[in-house]
Amino acid sequence: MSKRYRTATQWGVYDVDVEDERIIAVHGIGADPAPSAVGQNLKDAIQHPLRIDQPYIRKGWLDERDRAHRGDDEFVAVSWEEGTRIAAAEIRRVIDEHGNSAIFAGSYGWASAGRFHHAQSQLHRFVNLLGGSTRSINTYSTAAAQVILPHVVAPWEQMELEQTPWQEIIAHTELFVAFGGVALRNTQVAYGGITEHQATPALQRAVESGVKFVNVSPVQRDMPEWVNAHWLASRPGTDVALMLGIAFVLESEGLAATEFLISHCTGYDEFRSYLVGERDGIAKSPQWAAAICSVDADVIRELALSMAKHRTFIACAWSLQRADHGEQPYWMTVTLACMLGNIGLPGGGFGFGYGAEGHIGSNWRRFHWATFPKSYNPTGSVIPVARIADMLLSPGQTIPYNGQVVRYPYIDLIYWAGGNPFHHHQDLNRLVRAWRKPSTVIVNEPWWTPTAQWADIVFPASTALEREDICASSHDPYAHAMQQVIPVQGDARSDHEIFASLARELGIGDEFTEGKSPRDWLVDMWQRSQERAHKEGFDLPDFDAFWQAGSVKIPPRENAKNWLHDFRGNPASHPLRTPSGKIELYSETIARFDYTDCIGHAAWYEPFERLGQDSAYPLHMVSSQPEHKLHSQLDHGVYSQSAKTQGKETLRIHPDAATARGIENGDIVRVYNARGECLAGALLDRHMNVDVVVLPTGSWFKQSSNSNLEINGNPNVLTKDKGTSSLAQGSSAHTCLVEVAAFREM
Ligand SMILES: Nc1nc2c(c(=O)[nH]1)N[C@H]1C(S)=C(S)[C@@H](COP(=O)(O)OP(=O)(O)OC[C@H]3O[C@@H](n4cnc5c(=O)[nH]c(N)nc54)[C@H](O)[C@@H]3O)O[C@H]1N2
Ligand SMILES: Nc1nc2c(c(=O)[nH]1)N[C@H]1C(S)=C(S)[C@@H](COP(=O)(O)OP(=O)(O)OC[C@H]3O[C@@H](n4cnc5c(=O)[nH]c(N)nc54)[C@H](O)[C@@H]3O)O[C@H]1N2
Ligand SMILES: [Mo]
Repeated sequence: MSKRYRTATQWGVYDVDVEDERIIAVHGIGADPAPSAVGQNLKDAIQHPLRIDQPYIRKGWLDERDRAHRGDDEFVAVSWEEGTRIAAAEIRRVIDEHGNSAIFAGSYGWASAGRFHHAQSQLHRFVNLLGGSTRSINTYSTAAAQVILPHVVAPWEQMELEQTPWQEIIAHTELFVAFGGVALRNTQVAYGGITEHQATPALQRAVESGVKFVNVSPVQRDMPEWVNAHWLASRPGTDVALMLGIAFVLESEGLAATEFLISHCTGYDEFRSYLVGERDGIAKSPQWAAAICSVDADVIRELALSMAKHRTFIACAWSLQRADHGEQPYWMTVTLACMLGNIGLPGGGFGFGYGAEGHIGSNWRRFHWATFPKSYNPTGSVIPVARIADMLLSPGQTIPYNGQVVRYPYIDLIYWAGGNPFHHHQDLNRLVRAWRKPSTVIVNEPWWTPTAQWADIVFPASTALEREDICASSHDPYAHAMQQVIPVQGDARSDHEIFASLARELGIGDEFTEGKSPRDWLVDMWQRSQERAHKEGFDLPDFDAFWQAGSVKIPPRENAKNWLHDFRGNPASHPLRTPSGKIELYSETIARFDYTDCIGHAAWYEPFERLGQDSAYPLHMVSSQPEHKLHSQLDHGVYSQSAKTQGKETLRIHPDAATARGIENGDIVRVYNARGECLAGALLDRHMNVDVVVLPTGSWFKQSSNSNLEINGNPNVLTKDKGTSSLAQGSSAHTCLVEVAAFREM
């Protein structure tokens, strides 16, 4: 007889059938109109031989504190008592010898859904109570956006949660111009969880109601076929040039919304003078743009005229800012929308990430559920998240960041819980060198991921299905009781228990737990959410009633309206949170930073590499998010593996590019550049640019035994580890040229 339990993940809520303590089936819940198939990975990947069964310590580290063989060594099984004692002593040693900032506990990553057992929160509370650590700011997802947008228009959180909902686009937009498309596969996911997957039906309704779509992307399938979008097969990394070409037409043909630019914006004149080439002698005309982005000048002009004529919404994917000078496509999107002048009108304006995460474009009520208290980090030591390898390699060095100077601290110990840097970071061969610098690396992980294999002390973490938690995030109108679905596997412990034991060993046990059990914490968090709800004018049931019911839904959003509607109506009485209160097409603040790679207005900068320039690597690699999983998570699951080619990540390549290289469908290929090389399995796909290949992220980094050749197909051995610019220092993962060859020997 099977029993059914409810769980929640970053890609949806599921009912899980269990028989004899094993997961046998996974079902989407009734409230979800389109449950994600990614959940099928839970069936076989949770209870799997790749689980870490007990604590381990790397042999070379244990014997002689070796660092050089980190990632390439044996592990010795130890008891929890011994592992905890050794780890605690090492943490104490580092703090005593080097101070708290020598611990890096940034620990970026998505981990699992659940408010209490959130791995980073648990780690951060633990180290904060010990005196703190070096941490990271911003995300790999949207670092450039998070830093540029507050200068220009609004804080990122506000953009993400309050921007124009699909309903309004469906009702009022005539033309939807999507840079980077609307990649529905990505909307399966939302950070912290998602209950109702509504992006696909919303896009369908928009098509039915007659909205016309333009897909500006190297990949035609970034917009589903049924949208019948007009596809502009632009070169990756050149969207700003294309947008400038459009802006030039608006300006030179008298179509720019002059009144709006004066009443609601600052600095159009500065931008305009750049646009028409008053200072550099280069008019950013459609002809100029065409030479860079490879979209015909006529097509650019027609698009500009059409955008001026129709109620147009400009959407930009997050991927565009995860690239060299990634701040610029976002500033330029806002600039272009201002020139069209329909910001704040129904269905007009701009937005970001409609194909990024499932909650974007929803008009659900935003409610800030109570979280696990993390205390604060007394060191104040922080780095931009994607600068980790720089920091490890160059302690003491300084870098510019958003008008400040960041000095890299010396790091002697890394503690990671809930992320996979050997998945997410760029130029992994460089990370390998950097990662071997500190004395010690401690990792909590459920599986033997690359990051676990690259640790010295490994603590086996339980998964979300092995503990109780609450799933509730600020973008979702539901809270779910996450039940314990299966017994804890092997000798694993929850991150909370791991840190509680370390805290006891280090003499801060009571501060860490406050004498509460995990269940007590859930009740405490729930009660704090109840208080917040009450203040907002609605009631949540008591904890017991909630737990009994399994899920609760909060009341809908009140008087939802276009998020810049009031600002449009009266900018003086509804100013933005920018220095001038207006949209800053020219930012005095940024101009004063005096950066050559991010001046005072949106501009085109040559990226460090791109198509159309002379290069030994004639193909651009798009490393998009994987359809069959979340990042590297559960990659060993049958559903994720079903998308592989001969067990390797599948590389999409245009048939003409394949033929020119003697590559056939299903072949193993070598993808390479000066930074690294990996294997992948070729899938011929006509619906993309001939000089672009797509290799999704998420394969587990694995070097062949005698060389740097990565054998599972991890694109991050090829990407460059460079900040977007002095402003945001975000990841430049999407700027990457490669060559592909048939691979015949093994
Ligand atoms: N080339 C390229 N690289 C990219 C990107 C790209 O577009 N191109 N995208 C970037 C982006 S946007 C992101 S967000 C990052 C994502 O990078 P990450 O967030 O680091 O990737 P995940 O695979 O989600 O890593 C989460 C880890 O947490 C572990 N885990 C799950 N549950 C628990 C738990 O309860 N406790 C503990 N201790 N661990 C747990 C999982 O097994 C997994 O190893 O990648 C970035 N990297
Ligand atoms: N299934 C699934 N969904 C996910 C995730 C996952 O791992 N799996 N990860 C989640 C996370 S953490 C994030 S941050 C979001 C990321 O959301 P995004 O950053 O939007 O996702 P990507 O897949 O990197 O890119 C979207 C599309 O942009 C196009 N593109 C790439 N470069 C360019 C360019 O220079 N110009 C133009 N015009 N187009 C370009 C690519 O063809 C790609 O398909 O996705 C989330 N959703
Ligand atoms: Mo992300």
